[in-house]
Amino acid sequence: MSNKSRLSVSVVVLSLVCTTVAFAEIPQAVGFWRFEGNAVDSGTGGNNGTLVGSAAIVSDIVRGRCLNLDGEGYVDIRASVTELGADDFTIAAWVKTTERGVPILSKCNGDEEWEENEKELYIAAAELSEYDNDGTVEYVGNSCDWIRGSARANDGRWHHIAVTWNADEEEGNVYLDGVKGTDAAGFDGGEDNEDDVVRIGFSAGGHTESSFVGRLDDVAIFDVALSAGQITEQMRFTSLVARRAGAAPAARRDKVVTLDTDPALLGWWKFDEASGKTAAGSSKHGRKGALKGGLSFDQASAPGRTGKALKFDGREGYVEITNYKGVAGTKPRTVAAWIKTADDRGRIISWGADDFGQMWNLAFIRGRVGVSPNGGYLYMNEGVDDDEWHHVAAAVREAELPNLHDDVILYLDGELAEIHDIGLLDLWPIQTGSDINVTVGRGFKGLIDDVRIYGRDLSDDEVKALFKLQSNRPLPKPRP
Ligand SMILES: [Ca+2]
Ligand SMILES: [Ca+2]
Ligand SMILES: [Ca+2]
Repeated sequence: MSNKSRLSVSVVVLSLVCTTVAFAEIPQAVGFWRFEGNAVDSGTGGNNGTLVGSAAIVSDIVRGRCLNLDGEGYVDIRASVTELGADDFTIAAWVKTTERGVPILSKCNGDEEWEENEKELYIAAAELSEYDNDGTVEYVGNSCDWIRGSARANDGRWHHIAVTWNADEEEGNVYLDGVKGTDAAGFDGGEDNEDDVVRIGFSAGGHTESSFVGRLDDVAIFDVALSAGQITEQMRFTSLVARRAGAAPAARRDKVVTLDTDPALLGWWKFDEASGKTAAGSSKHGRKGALKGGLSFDQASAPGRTGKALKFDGREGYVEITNYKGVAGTKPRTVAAWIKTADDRGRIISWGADDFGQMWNLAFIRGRVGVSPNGGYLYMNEGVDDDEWHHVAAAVREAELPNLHDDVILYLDGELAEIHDIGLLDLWPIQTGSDINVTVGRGFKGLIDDVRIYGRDLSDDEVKALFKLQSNRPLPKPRP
């Protein structure tokens, strides 16, 4: 018996040592709502949420897009997601509020009555609690007792909050901005009621008085109790710099060396050839381009931004990528190219199907560079027809049904492009078809170089690295 307990103690000690020494890899969230234009679940559960009442996705100067709640709305997840009492779990979120007695997340049957084993994660108000804690983060289940944090989180600034529960060890913790600050944990792990569902910002009627008032972002649920190191990593990856890095930044950071070797680089054409009518594909997929309409490198090769470039005539000449239909449907993507032109018309990169919403064009629209799904458009303010090299890029973020207004970003010379004051007409969602091969330079007069298609939305820093010709360098790690 004493041998056995010694053994288990040493296992615990060993695992603690490993956690501290090894890189704190974050397990995948079972629910992960990033609020990038909608309430899609980027976790493994696929439980997309619904905005209810006055709940809205808004732009926030610190967080980008996030959830805004005014006490009369919430996000309905309509699913159990995972056990939030009898088994291990972690709930993490970015929270901004000046309120007290407001819920961050609840699991209940949806009425206002606070029933046995219903759960609430919330900002405490002393008069609604059995303790004097105020403005702190607490997790409670009816008849299950508390896990209570020690530091105030309602100062009107963004904070990363997390609550963890390890059922076997009966250990619960609250973290604020990655720092463990658990005031008390008497939580006893009462099992969730069978039909109870998760809602974000919804009051289960326990220790809160209304729906949440303030902003929430990157709400994540894990079916494990994250370690302190993992909480710090999770905070890092969901902080501003990592915000747009996609759904699995941890995995990506480990594997991807540079933007040139990124597995999401689906097509890359350098146009460095000096002769012939074939443009080599430099991504791992190959994907050669065929020069059409009388175009050949023999006449049209020119000094480029990197190596050589291809000179398009603005008439018949273009490049068609053989048997490659580009990124289809609603999938995220980034297209990028260097261009040099004294003209202000033509297409830079296109593919899709000849129907509304089903083309994907990076092109001149009313004399400015922008994107159009065929029906609607988004174009930048600044003209680029000054016969100088400019780097242009457009990204579509992950979204259930991406639209130009919420989910598309334009870049000019490595910076977010200012959008023309009449440059947005949002008629059709982006649902790119797969009929037409990718083409480059149709109707474009001037030089095009280093055309890239990524199957993900690059971060601002990554687009900047393309502009700075640093695509062969390791990416800077996101800072907390
Ligand atoms: Ca967000
Ligand atoms: Ca209830
Ligand atoms: Ca080149």
